[in-house]
Amino acid sequence: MTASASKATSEKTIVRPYGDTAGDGMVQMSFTLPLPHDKKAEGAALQLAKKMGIDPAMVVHAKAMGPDFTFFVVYGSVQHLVDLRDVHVIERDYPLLSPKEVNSVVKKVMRRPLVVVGACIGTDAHTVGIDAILNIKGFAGEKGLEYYSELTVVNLGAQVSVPDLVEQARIHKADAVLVSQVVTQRDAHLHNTREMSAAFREAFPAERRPLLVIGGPRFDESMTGELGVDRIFGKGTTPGEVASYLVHALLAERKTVKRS
Ligand code: B12
Repeated sequence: MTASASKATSEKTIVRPYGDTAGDGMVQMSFTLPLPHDKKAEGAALQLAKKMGIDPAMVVHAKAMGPDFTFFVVYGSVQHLVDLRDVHVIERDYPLLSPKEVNSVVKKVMRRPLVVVGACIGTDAHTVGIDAILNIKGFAGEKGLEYYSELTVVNLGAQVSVPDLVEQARIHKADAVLVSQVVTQRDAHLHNTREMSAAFREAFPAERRPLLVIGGPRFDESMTGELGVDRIFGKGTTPGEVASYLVHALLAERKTVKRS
C-alpha cells in the first residue's frame, strides 16, 4: 500500500462490509430455528434475514440439528453504513509491561509480593479462561501470572461461592481479586458479578477493598460502573495485559491494600 493510500484508509469515517467486492455490504450470519429441515424452514430463514436488513439474502448452508431444529448460514448484502465517529470503545489506558518490568515495579514500590486471588464464581465450571491468565503455562505465548516472581497467585478454581471468595481474599490479604464468568445464560454473569462486588463492598472498608477484576468472553467492557468492578477483560485477554493493569491500578492510581 502506498503512503497516500494508507493515509486515506486511516482517515476513513464511513465503512461498509466487504464480501466479494469492496463495499458490497456482504455479511454472513448463522442461527438455529426450531423447525425441521425442509423448504419451508429455509424460507423462514430468508424471511428472518430480510427482516434484519439482509437483502438479497441466500441460505448458503442448512443442516438438521435433530428432528426439530435446523442450523442455517445466511449470506447477503446490508445497506447499513458504519460511522466510525460514533464508535466508542474502551482503549487500553496503561502501558504494557514485560514480566521483568512488572516484577521490578512491584518489588520497588510494594516491597512485598502482590497477592492475587482468582476464581470462577457461582455454578460456572469454565476454568480454562482464568487458568489461561493465572497458570504458569499462560496463553497466546505469554506466561501466566504464576510465572511472575513478585506476584503470589491463589487460584481457587471453579464454582466458588461469593462468601468463600470474600473469606479467601481476607485470609490471603488479596490486593486484587480476579473472577471469571463464562456462562451468560439468563445473565448469570451479570447477577453473579453484582453479587460479588456488593459483598466485597460490604465486607471491606473502601481503603482496604481489593481491586475487583472480572473477565469472560461475553462481557461488555464498558460496564464497570454498573457492575461495581474496577476493570472488565473480554475475549482474547492475555496475562501480560492483566499484570500490566494490576501494576497500573494498584501502584500508579490507587493505594494497595493496607495491612493491619
Ligand atoms: C470447554 C468448554 C466447557 C468445558 C469446561 C472445562 C473447563 N475446565 O473449563 C465443560 C465441558 C465442563 C463445559 C461445560 C458446560 N458448558 Co461449556 N464450553 C466450553 C467451550 C467449548 C470453550 C470454553 C473455553 O475454554 N474457552 C477458551 C478460554 C481460553 O477462553 P475464555 O473462557 O473466553 O477466556 C479468555 C477471556 O474471556 C478472558 N477471561 C476469561 N475469564 C477471565 C477472568 C479474568 C479475571 C480475566 C482478566 C480474563 C478472563 O481471558 C481468557 C484468555 O483470553 C465453550 C464454547 C467456546 N467455543 O467458547 C463452551 C460454552 C462456554 N459452554 C456452554 C455451556 C452452555 C456449558 C454447559 C451449561 C453445558 C451443559 N448443558 O452441561 C456446561 C456448564 C458447566 C458449568 N457448570 O459451568 C456455553 C455457554 C453459553 C452461554 N451463553 O452461557 C458455551 C458458549 C457453548 C455454547 N455455545 O453453547 N464447557
